[in-house]
Amino acid sequence: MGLRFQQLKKLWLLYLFLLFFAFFMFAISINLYVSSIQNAEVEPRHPKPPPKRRSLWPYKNIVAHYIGKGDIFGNMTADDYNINQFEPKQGEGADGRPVIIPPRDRFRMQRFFRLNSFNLLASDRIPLNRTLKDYRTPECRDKRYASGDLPTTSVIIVFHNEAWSVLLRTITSVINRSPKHLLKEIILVDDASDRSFLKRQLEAYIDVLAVPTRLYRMKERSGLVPARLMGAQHARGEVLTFLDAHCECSRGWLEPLLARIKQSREVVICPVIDIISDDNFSYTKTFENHWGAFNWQLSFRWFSSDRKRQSTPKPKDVTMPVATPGMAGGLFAIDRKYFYEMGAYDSNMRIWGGENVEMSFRIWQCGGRIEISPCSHVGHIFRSSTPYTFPGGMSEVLASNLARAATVWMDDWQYFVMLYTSGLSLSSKDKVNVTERIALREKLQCKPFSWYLENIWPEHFFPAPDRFFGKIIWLDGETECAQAYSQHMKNLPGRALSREWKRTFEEIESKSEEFMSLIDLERDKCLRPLHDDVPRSTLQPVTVGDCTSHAQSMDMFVITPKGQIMTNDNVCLTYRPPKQGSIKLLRNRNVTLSNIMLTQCAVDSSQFWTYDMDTQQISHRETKLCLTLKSATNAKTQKAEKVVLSMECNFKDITQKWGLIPLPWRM
Ligand SMILES: *[C@@H]1O[C@H](CO)[C@@H](O)[C@H](O)[C@H]1NC(C)=O
Ligand SMILES: *[C@@H]1O[C@H](CO)[C@@H](O)[C@H](O)[C@H]1NC(C)=O
Ligand SMILES: *[C@@H]1O[C@H](CO)[C@@H](O)[C@H](O)[C@H]1NC(C)=O
Ligand SMILES: *[C@@H]1O[C@H](CO)[C@@H](O)[C@H](O)[C@H]1NC(C)=O
Ligand SMILES: *[C@@H]1O[C@H](CO)[C@@H](O)[C@H](O)[C@H]1NC(C)=O
Ligand SMILES: [Mn+2]
Repeated sequence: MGLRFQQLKKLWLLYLFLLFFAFFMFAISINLYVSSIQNAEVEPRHPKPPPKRRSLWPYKNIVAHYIGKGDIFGNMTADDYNINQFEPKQGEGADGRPVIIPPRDRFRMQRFFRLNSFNLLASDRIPLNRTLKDYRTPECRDKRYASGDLPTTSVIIVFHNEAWSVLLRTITSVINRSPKHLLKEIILVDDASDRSFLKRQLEAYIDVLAVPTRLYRMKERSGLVPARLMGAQHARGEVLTFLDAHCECSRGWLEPLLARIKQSREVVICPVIDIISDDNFSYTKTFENHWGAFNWQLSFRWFSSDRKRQSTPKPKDVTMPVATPGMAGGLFAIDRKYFYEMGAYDSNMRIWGGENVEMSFRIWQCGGRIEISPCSHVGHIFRSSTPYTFPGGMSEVLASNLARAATVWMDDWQYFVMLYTSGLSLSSKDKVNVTERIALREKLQCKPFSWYLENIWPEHFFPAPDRFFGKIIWLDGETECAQAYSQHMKNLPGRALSREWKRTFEEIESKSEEFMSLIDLERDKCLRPLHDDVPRSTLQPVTVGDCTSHAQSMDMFVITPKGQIMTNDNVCLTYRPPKQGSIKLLRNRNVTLSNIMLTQCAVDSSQFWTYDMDTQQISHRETKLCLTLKSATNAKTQKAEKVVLSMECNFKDITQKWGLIPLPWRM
């Protein structure tokens, strides 16, 4: 008996020890896992706030409530991918409100965030028929459409491993918020998903929907373009309406789109894209007057400056669509026959990306229009990173798609894009076969890219034959390039003309190769933003730094004949005396208060500059103040920092001398 007790005691100790050890390992693994999500790669242009670490501690809590199925390292297992945890709670997310996840589920929430790059747990709590507010303006609400007269539409939704609740909420919102007689059918195209709930379970679900819904499946992962083409091929509605699989249509979204196409079948019409938070699924209305275009690397960008509305008897009619040079690509409606007349999509574009660029240029250049209807609101989940696999590599696929678009549609500007986009080079052109698309461009007798820039996107910030493109270097009088540059400028005859940009461009152009060969990347200093990686929408102080390429190409400038100094992403050199608010902001960062900033371009006297070839000064046209380089101390780093500001001009002042070094942009 005693012996058995001894053995039991040993076993008990061993058991306790093992329990403790397991617990210890588990805590470590959680810690590892948490740091791994925090390091997860996130696309830079839309940084997501890091997960709140504090809510995970103390880890006792996690252990008590850990019910995920992942392995000990917190990795996703096959079960995690295939389980459907949709469990709607009455009223959750109603009227577009955010979902708050109870603290005990926070860990599971973070684990499952990775699956789709959005908060799956939040989505799984929201009913498929969640209510939304009416996001339309009173003018739009009052607008009456001759609903009996509108064309019918097929809504085409392509998905790849979309979450159940998100996909079905998209479909439900289409069904519940579209007039039944206008919605001919819903066409789903599965781009080779492998989640098990998207197989039989989905088929069974759509079988009984109130609107005919058909599902087609790609045999292998092909991407957005081939899948949408397959959907379009089976569509029978007069209009094709393409939606992403993670949207929610709000009240009255469809009629304005169809009405515009009824009015003119050559219009490709997009809704206003509202924001569904990837974090808590709140629905946020965006501004109606946004429009879109592309940056130097052909990434889609939103802009908000005023644009003329569709011509109308009432010029200020705020229900009228706004023309947009570019489309985001996910959500739009187009006349079905017109879609094919215009060459549908470039079917050689793979997986994702670039197809919206190609379509934007093609529609405009070949005689169509792209517009955004302020009366149609559709919510879209914006994610900061892509959860999808990219067979062939994300950057390679994107680069190849962009090379196709640029080669076919951009004429001289294709070289610019290839020279200054990472992943592309001049040889990218040889790697694509665009014979068919060039033939299409000829068949449709499309206009040149220069016409597009001048007429459709006059605000553009790309180089052009009458613009300067290159770097702005600080002429410290010492480097070879600086000396050659000042020498050349000083010896020019005709001082009276020395302040005309056109004349400056010509003079610089004549010596461009020499300047470029003399530029010393180590020693010369070029104008650039003071901080890397600040959001482009904020005010950025300006400095000089080495002349090698800046991360966002923001050390290269385009100067217009009117004197605007622009850089990538529609950012312009701006004279801006600090206001009370911004003084505070700058003091916190302890940067010398500067009255020179890089900020969004606007046709405004604060952004017009003059260059004097005689003195090599750049002056603000209105105030006659000169760009000057000054030193300041950064409190944080205690390092001397050079900041550009504008001061009284003094032609002897070496800190006010600037040179323009052109860079090649076309062949
Ligand atoms: C699980 O995660 C750990 C740590 O993040 C990693 O080292 C391991 O390779 C992963 N295992 C699998 C099967 O993915
Ligand atoms: C949503 O659907 C549920 C049944 O699935 C129903 O009880 C509820 O009333 C519906 N809500 C709305 C706002 O239509
Ligand atoms: C929900 O997310 C949005 C956007 O990400 C954010 O602005 C909002 O504050 C969040 N709401 C809550 C309650 O966390
Ligand atoms: C390019 O594609 C066309 C057909 O689309 C084909 O006829 C042609 O031979 C191809 N060219 C090259 C160089 O592969
Ligand atoms: C900023 O730096 C200056 C030194 O250049 C220092 O005197 C000042 O106290 C700093 N201000 C703040 C707010 O840190
Ligand atoms: Mn999308």
